[in-house]
Amino acid sequence: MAQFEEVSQKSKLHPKPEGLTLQYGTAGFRTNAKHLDHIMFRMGLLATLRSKKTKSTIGVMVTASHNPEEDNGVKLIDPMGEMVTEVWEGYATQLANAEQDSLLKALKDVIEKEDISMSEPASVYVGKDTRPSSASLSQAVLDGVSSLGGKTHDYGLVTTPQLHYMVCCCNTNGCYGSPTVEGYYQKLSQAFLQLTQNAPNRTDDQKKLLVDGANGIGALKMREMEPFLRSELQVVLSNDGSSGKLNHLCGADYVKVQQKAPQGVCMATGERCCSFDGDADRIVYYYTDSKGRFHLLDGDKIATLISTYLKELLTQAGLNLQIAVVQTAYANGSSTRYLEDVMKVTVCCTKTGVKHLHHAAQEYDIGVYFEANGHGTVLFSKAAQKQILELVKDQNTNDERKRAVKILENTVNLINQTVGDAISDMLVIEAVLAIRGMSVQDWDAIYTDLPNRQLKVTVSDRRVINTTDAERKAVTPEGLQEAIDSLVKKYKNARSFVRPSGTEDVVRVYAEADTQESADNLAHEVSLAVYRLAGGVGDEPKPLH
Ligand code: 16G
Ligand code: MG
Repeated sequence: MAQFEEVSQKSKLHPKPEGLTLQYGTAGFRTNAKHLDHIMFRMGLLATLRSKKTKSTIGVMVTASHNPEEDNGVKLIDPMGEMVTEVWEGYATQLANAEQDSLLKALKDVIEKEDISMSEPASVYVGKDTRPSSASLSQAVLDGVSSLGGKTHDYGLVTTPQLHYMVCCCNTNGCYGSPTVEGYYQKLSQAFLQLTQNAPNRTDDQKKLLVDGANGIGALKMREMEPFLRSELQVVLSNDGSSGKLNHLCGADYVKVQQKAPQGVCMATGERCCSFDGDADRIVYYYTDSKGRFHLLDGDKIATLISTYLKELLTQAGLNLQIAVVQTAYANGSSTRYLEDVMKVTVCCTKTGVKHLHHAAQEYDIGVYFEANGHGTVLFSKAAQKQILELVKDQNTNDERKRAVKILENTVNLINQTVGDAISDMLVIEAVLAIRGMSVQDWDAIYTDLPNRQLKVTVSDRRVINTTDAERKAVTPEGLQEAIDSLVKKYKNARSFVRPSGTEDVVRVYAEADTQESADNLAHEVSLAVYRLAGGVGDEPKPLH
């Protein structure tokens, strides 16, 4: 067929280095940019097939998120703005690893398995982050799509969540919003400005927020959005990409992992700051207190703030909707206890990786999901949105209910429900703090994090570790869980688990306890148990103190 002839010709311009194999990991392919040209071309092909199969527009985002600048990667976006399904992740891996002469066969395998009608039209939206390699790599995606006869829309530089938003807008025929960057700014800023009307007496100090853009796409887009916010948020932007290197000593991942402020941000005592990651789908907040101590407000604190606020609004509006918070095993034990015991909200725990949280959150009327690392959003079921809209229109409600439901409606519009979105999450947090008259310190004081420690152990094959109960228990190797259980018993308020990483060739160890010293000791002892029972390589883990 002529269609495949073109694929065959064009693919020669994007040759696969022989023997190179890559895996569609937790969040797409990600590695040094020089190994990715053929992957991008092939993901263009796959997105075209996915589009034909779903009869919808599909998104392809070229980014490696918080990885160093020399890396790159690609994420595929399904019709409603979700991440692509696991079956198609499998196809992505097969297509990526087919040697040059068997590419057509791999392609035809997918077509056959999925029974795809090749006469269907196809449409693919493409976006990229600010990495130097992103321009040519996104061109490779576009080549892939056009070689299979698909239509493309190249959005150029956008954040990952902006591209998710565009895909969802397109496939809902504009119901979710207008599929343009301008449409995104308008939808979010209108909702934000309406929300801040509920907090009319804010001072300029309260409106001020320091934003670390990680020298990435989030900084660029924040600049573009600023005029839409009409000074209701006064952003002081650092690491805006004008001089520094992407994600280098800055950004949400650096701040979360290092538990310290990024470089390049000039923060005064008590000032509210936040950091985006390299593709602006993660956010964390922080400040330093009068003793110079650094305070991090991570995804758990964000989930607590937002769910508390939503629960209060539901009560005021008299709406009977079930709200749940979805976390992973990494959620600080204090946050889980606070949510369950004080807030009395349902808490559910899933495996690490946004798609698992997203999926679980879809089960509730309102599902608030956040990973501790700052990736998360809120999902409102169709039925919940309908109830909110009906109540907004109801003439017979009293003023308190009317006000609450109007706030709920604007909050729904401010949230990017397709995926975690640093810009949208930031605006939600700013609105909540404004409406509730809270400072970042008040927010921080809702609960106190248990001291914790994360470590990595290198083993010869991390697949020997299998887990259950949302990764909180190890089923293999034999004896490991028993060892962890008896170590945990030695400490107060302690908890520990191990899991094989989905993005690095290591086993991750997490421990928390009543003091930092105990958390450090427990993490070390558990690392030793992993090293001894799961085939550790290299030197034995050393104590932290
Ligand atoms: C990816 C995931 C993130 C997860 C992390 C875990 C997405 C968009 N990103 O970055 O959610 O926390 O992997 O990494 O799904 P690990 O398996 O190496 O601990
Ligand atoms: Mg990211």
